[in-house]
This record gives sequence, C-alpha cells and structure tokens, in this order.
Amino acid sequence: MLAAKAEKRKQISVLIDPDKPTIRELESLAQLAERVKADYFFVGGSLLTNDHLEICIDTLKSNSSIPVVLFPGNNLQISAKADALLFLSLISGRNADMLIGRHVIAAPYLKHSKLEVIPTGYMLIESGKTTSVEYMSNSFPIPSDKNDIAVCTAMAGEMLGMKLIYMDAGSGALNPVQTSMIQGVNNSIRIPVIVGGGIKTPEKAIENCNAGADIIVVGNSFEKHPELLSEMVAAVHSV
Ligand code: 1GP
Repeated sequence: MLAAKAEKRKQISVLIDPDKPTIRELESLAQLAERVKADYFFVGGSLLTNDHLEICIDTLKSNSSIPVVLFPGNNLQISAKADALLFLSLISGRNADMLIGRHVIAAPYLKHSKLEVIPTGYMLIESGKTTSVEYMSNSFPIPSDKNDIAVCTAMAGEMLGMKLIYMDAGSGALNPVQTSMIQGVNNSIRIPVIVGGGIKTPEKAIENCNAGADIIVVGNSFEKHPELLSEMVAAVHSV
C-alpha cells in the first residue's frame, strides 16, 4: 500500500462479507479478481451470522494470489489464515470499546499470529441512512458536510501513529463520501487514504481517486454485479 502510494498507483479492494456468497460464487469471484488484477480482498462485516470466515479465506486463497486483508467488525473476526488485518480504531466515534477496548482483547492473539497488523484510523461518515456499522459500533458518524471535522480527525489519527485512514460511508450507503471531504483529508495527511461505502460506478471510483483516495473499496456493487469488477479495476488503475 505504501509502495503504491509512493508510485502514485491507485488500488482497489474487493470487500467480501463472508455471510453472503456461496462457495461457488466466491470461487468465481476470486478467479475473476485474479484475472482482472484487483489489488486486495478485504474480508469482514459489522455482524457475521454464519461461521464462514475461515472457509471464505481458504476459498479466496486457493483461487487467487491476491492478498487477503481482514476488515473486522469485531474481535471475533480474526483468522491466522489471512495475510494481514486492519487494526481498526473507530476514531470518528467516542465509544471507548471501539477505540481501544476490543483491541486489548485481540492483542495477545494477534501477537502470536503471523498476521501483518496495520493500525488504521477508521472514520465513519454520515451517508443518508443508519448503516449497520453505525448501529453496531454505537457511535455517531461524522456529518457528511463537516469537512473540517473529518480533516482534524484524520490529522489526529496520523499523529497518533495510524498507518492508514479509512473513510467509510458504510456498506450500502445511500450517499458515498463527498469528494471535497476526501480532498481535504488527503491534503492534510501523508498516510494512504482508503475510501469505501456506496461506490457503484467506475466514474465515481475515478472521481474519488482524483480527489486523493489511494484505495477504493467496493462490496455491495460487486455482490450484485460481479461483471462490474473488470471495468472498476481498469478505471481505478487508469488514474
Ligand atoms: C463498507 O467500505 C465498504 O465498509 C464498502 O461498501 O458495500 O457499499 O461497497 P459497499
């Protein structure tokens, strides 16, 4: 991620909610992602209701060479089978459990695993409806028009030692993060900026990259239209 940013290469991650796809669907998604050269799989969700995390990672890894990065909604979503884990601190909220509490519980497991642990400042941005992550994290998102709050939050995250900032409107967001907010955040920090939530078109992905997003995350749209993957990856890589 750092090398790509230094070389000004934009990247795209396919978000997989382990509850949703069948093994068959996962196999073909992984093979397609490999063919079109998607950069990462992010795996996780606000709430998992089936015990599919490990089989999901196994399936992705046996059908592609794309790195699998855990994007955990809570400390139960840890698997040593993945390559890395976004160690998400919900810096947009004021819920101590999501800022540091769950991390204390997870730390000894992570210490003994071979996972690459990536400290990530996670900023939830208001998106027009209550998202699962807002409800499950018991935190307020940053209002979508308050760019100054987002900028200062990202700056504080970087100063606290976070290695990535993830701006998320939440899965299935009605309104994705506004480009002016992405621009403001990108101009104020040096670490890579990940942007996700409600991105449905290659045009939107390009707009976000031009505003300063380093990594675009798409989940829902690929679940509904896997055929979009090729176009989206090409769009992001063309920026
Ligand atoms: C959610 O950023 C991700 O955490 C992706 O959102 O599913 O809306 O693409 P979508």
